[in-house]
Amino acid sequence: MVGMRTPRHLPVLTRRRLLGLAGTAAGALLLGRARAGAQPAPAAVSGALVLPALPYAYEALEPHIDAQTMNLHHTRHHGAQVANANRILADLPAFSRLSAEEMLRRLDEAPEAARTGLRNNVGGHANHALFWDTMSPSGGGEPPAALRTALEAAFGSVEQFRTRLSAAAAGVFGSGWAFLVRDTRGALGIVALPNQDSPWLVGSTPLLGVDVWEHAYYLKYQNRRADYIAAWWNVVDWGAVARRAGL
Ligand code: MN3
Repeated sequence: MVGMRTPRHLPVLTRRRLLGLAGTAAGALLLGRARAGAQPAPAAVSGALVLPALPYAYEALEPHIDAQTMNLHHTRHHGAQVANANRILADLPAFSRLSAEEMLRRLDEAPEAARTGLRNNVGGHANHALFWDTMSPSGGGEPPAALRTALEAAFGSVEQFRTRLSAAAAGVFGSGWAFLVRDTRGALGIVALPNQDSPWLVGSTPLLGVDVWEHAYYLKYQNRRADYIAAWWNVVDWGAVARRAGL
């Protein structure tokens, strides 16, 4: 399996897209058949959104993120968001045909009564899909040259970027995320968002995100969120971030 790469900048999965990919090599990877150690998609496809299989085993990010946390986080937390979103989307056939990103960007086109549920659950789906996709057992280290140059231009240095994203994540009050984004003007920036709010809600493209809900770290790190954030940098897949940034 050395040299095999999971496709990294595919849009967040919808059933329509997954079915479209099913006969392709990318589809085989997404369905978890072609990579040793990949976690199978836990549930049958039964709605507009699909819980993606992880491209690595639950224990693969040890010791930085423990296997039990990864398993519960993927199957229970992300899985519940996919199921909740699909229950809402079952009554919205036209909206269901959008990609998850488009659902978030065009949330004001959904019925008012559905928006909070979609914001939380489609947002959670998009955030977690990004999270899984930008971590790797072979992550950490330094970004590739083009991304390094872009981060230096935006933040002064890669180290300053790391410091600022870590501070944004540490400073989230309660549950939320900190993201590296490309904003609507094309500039790189850092945003901290509460709950499962997604940068897509305001048209920004998330490139990297760290989940600082307690479920992401409490089993291993208890209240030591800063230790979890420091450990998370060791599994950041810079190549995936660079591809999402188009660099
Ligand atoms: Mn989470």
